[in-house]
Amino acid sequence: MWNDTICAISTALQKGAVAIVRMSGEESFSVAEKILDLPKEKMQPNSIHYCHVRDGEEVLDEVLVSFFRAPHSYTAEDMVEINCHGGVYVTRRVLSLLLKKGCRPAEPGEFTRRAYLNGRIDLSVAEAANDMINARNLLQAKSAAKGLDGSLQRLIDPFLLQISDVLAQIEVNIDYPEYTDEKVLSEEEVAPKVREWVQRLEKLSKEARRFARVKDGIATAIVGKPNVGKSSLLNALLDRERAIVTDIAGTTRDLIEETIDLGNISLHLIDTAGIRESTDVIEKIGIERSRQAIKEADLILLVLDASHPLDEEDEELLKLTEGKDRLILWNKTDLQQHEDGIRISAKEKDIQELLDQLQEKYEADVSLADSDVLANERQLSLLEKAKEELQGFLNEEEEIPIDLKSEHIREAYEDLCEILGKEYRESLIDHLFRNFCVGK
Ligand SMILES: Nc1nc2c(ncn2[C@@H]2O[C@H](COP(=O)(O)OP(=O)(O)OP(=O)(O)O)[C@@H](O)[C@H]2O)c(=O)[nH]1
Ligand SMILES: [Mg+2]
Repeated sequence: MWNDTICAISTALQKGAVAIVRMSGEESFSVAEKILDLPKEKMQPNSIHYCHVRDGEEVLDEVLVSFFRAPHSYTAEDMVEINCHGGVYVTRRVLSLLLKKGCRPAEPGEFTRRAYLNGRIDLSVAEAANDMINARNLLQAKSAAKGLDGSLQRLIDPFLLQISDVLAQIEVNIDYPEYTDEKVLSEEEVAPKVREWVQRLEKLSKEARRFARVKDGIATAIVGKPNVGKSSLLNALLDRERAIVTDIAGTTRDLIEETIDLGNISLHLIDTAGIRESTDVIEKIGIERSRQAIKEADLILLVLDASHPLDEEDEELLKLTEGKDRLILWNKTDLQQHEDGIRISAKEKDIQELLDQLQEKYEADVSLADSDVLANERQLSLLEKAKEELQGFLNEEEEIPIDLKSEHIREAYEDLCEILGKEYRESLIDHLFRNFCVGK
């Protein structure tokens, strides 16, 4: 149960101007009475008061306290928020006073969990709150802000409504065949709708994948034969000397990974060992890893040396990366001009053409942040499951009766509900009762 009263320091435990200590639960107000020099009648919901926290005779801090009455609070329970001075020592003392007066320390995420359990927010909003806390860049924060404002619901609800319409009608047909005024749904009517849902889900899932990539980091492998300047490029992108650079071919042997934010996009960079025929045991392992990195990457930065004619090894690599999403970079243009393509000089940290290309390439994906889009892997995998179920419906043999096939639609509906954390049966039954006054 969650009817005990919890408390926690809600701000980071470090020196700052203000720190917030929160309580939530039935005892919040009575605990506040015990520790504040504020008359009880002033503790009105939606009010803020200046007063002091006292432990017996001792004044711990002068504070601003906000009062919230259930259900109009973050957790939908009675809540009291104490704004202390931001010192670590004072804040801790206020917290331990609350514990002494009967509160229990909150577990991580427990305030938001209560908001969810009390039905104030759905699961996706709870997830968004967590995403907001962990946001590392603008896109992640934007997407979390969308989630907090219920964007997921806007995406999923239209599907739920349309699917449950169809399901409800199929179920009525089965359960109440004597109600002849309810028309029986035929395969010809249902299949086009399902096909349309599949297409729309497919579009959503593609957009979500593209957005997730720019938001969480594009796996970017820097690839090329030895000595073309891969590690120099990594260093130029990071603007620090992360990887060892020498003029000895085969300098980098292991994968070197770093994440950077470039404007609105985030890259997981992997500097790889130069690929060539080698007999060196260590280098061979490194080259094997490079090949694997090429397979797994979202984007390949293929580095070629503009100061030398292309050789067989370059040609090999051009072939190896042909099917992949790649940018071909002509490096060392400080030594030798190059006519076209993306021209850089990693050594001189002249990589503007590459940066421009990257921004341009992912511009459309970045702008997805301004529309509603799924935010995380959990949501996305449920969406894809739903899509497969609907596809399963379409793939069934024609002779199979629709009420059996519709099991697929029911599964899809359940998956979509789960994205929002809603109870599937409940909402379906809701809908059924709303639309059909069967047996009145
Ligand atoms: N002039 C010039 N030299 C460069 C440039 N980029 C890299 N180099 C030089 O090329 C040599 C090899 O550079 P690295 O960055 O180590 O090359 P790499 O591709 O990582 O090589 P491996 O790790 O051996 O595969 C070094 O001497 C660099 O200083 C460039 O843009 N211009
Ligand atoms: Mg290197």
